[in-house]
Amino acid sequence: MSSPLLELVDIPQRGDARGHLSIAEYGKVLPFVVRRAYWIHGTNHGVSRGFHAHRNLRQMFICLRGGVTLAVSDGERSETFPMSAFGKAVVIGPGLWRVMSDFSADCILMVLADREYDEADYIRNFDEFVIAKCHG
Ligand code: T46
Repeated sequence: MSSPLLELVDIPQRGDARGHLSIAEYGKVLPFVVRRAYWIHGTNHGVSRGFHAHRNLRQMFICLRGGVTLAVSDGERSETFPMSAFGKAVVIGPGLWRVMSDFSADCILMVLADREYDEADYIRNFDEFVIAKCHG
């Protein structure tokens, strides 16, 4: 069986009388050292984001509030995962076309990345993505 495109990860949570604390630690939950974090919020109704692939970047998606649907494709197979606050986190590697949609109005989606921002790492044209996949 082929390996899944989306790796689903449980984020351990500690709770006590004061409330909750969630932990993403390298080597236990995080499969890479974080070099950059960003978060997407205030997304307008009906908007979808993404529509690109990365050449090298690995990322972990953590939904901190609300919900959003993450869809990825390797050009042949596709997978979709509805994310919700404090549900499973998702790790994706390079070479996957990604689209985020169905953002709730209150959604805060945090993304942890293993590299600094580099526009040259993006493939923003779908035809170019398909050609890159064909040539390995
Ligand atoms: C991804 C999905 C999940 C920066 O200057 N630095 C950054 O670290 C990032 C992430 C973006 N930007 C700039 C580039 C654009 O001018 O912010 C603007 C919006 O970025 P973009 O249109 O790429 O946003 P999304 O939501 O389509 O994609 C983002 C990430 O860019 C991408 O790596 O995998 O979220």
